[in-house]
Amino acid sequence: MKEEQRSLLLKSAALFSPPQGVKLSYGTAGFRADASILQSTVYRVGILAALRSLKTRSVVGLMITASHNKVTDNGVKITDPSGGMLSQDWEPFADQLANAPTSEILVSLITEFVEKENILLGGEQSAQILLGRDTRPSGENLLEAAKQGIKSVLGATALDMGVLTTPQLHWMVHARNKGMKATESDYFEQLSSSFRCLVDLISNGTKINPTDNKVVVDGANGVGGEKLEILKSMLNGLAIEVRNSGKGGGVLNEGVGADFVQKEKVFPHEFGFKDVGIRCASLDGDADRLVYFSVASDCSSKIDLVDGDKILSLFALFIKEQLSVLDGEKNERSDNKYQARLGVVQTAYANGASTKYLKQSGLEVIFTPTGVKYLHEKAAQYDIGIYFEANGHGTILFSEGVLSWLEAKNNELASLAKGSEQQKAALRLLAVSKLINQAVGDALSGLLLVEAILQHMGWSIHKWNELYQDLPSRQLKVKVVDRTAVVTANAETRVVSPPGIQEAIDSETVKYPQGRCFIRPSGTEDVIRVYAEASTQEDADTLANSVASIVDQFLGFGTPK
Ligand code: G16
Repeated sequence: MKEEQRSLLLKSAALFSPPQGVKLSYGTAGFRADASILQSTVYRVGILAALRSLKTRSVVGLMITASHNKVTDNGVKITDPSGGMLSQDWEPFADQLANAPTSEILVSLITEFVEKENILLGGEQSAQILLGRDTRPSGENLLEAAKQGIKSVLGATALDMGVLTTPQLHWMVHARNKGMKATESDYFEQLSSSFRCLVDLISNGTKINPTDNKVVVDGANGVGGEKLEILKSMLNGLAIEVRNSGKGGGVLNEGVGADFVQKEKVFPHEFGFKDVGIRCASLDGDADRLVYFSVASDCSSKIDLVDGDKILSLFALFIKEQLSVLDGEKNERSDNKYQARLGVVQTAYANGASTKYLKQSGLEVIFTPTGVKYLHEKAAQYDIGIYFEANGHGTILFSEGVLSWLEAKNNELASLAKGSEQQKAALRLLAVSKLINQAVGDALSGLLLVEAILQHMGWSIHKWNELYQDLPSRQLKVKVVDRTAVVTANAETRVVSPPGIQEAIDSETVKYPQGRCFIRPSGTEDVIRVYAEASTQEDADTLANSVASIVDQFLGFGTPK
């Protein structure tokens, strides 16, 4: 490393001392912690982002957010050139950087890494990093720390894109590296025009009753609500009412948002009995998760939850239907042998009833550990890969191959069978590929796709919810001394360490009809998560509580919350 670079790093690193006695880990979705201890981590991730950009010779992103976590937390993560999550083989280096105890050790780690990775610092190559942040009050200061980190790598520049949803930043990085227009207004333009296009292509016979054409959206008092206000003004034929947009004084993610609604299964603030019969949706703090719900008519605060699994099922049915329309066309023309491979990806949190339904519908279902980085990777192995976590985080990926095939099909049919159902099926799939975010799960694009498909099917939220009946489930979190003591295998369905705990969970689970239970360490909070499902709510609750006590016995002082 050149002396100029070395002294630049040493000088800036001295301004950002790491917090004492804290070990940080890149986790499920970047570093997350109380915002007050994150300055040094964000500064160091700024350096990491610059190195990633130099290494890949592409634009990368850096997002300041703690998504669904509480407002006093914050976090930082990197968007890779594809628009996806940081390549997992760089995560150990991210951990090393964040935890380096002194500036000298930090600089020697960087020196070693750039040599190993053949990254030339201070050469001709330049690096560009797009920066985004959510609405957390700590975001502005942390963004400055990220800029300092980027500035301390020679040739690196930061471009501040302002307050964004996480998926908007991912979309921008993806678009820029593909040479497409990539401003925020380009994002809104692409979503709104592909939505209009898709709605124009929906079947004519069964359009939804126009009076039912309204969705009320809980913005979690975060960035999603304000962005949705802009987007909705560019749409027609769909009425969107935004509540909890953050302007009314409510607190981010407190009693509101997709995580709260999905976990507690009650309606968020600002919703109530006035909403019975109305289609409602909830975004999370940085708008990368989406769930739907309807308010129960029994005067309780309960809701009928339409979670990520049901969004996945709706998308999968629609895509499958379009592919079979195209397939019908293929059989008439034996020269076209292309068969698009469709796969759906879930995690252990997927309700057992959803997996059964998807399999019975003839779909190929694969499981990965929790974390979009794992699901996305798996989905990308298909021509069309749909992934969703039950918490509402997911998207649909189209391979380059399937997109070329659809383009070719559309051109062929435009001359042979213009306006046919087959041509419309090709056009619908092409419109979906533009509407749904190809970089990461995106609540705003997901919402528009749900709305278009419901119109296409002529379904109310109740009809959609009746696709299958969820098995009752319960999620708990348990505070333990050291959550890293829990090591899991088989897509997080089995615990391999500490010894004995899995056997204890198994002997509890077998007591309940249709019982299923697993535990895993959270990658975004300092807790062990417990998930249980069974044939009745009472059983699911009892199973979850018993397993939480087992976790407590094995791992420490916790009391389930
Ligand atoms: C993040 C990840 C999700 C994950 C969630 C919870 O969501 O992107 O893939 O499901 O954390 O993870 P854990 O159970 O490990 O805490 P978000 O919306 O917070 O970015």
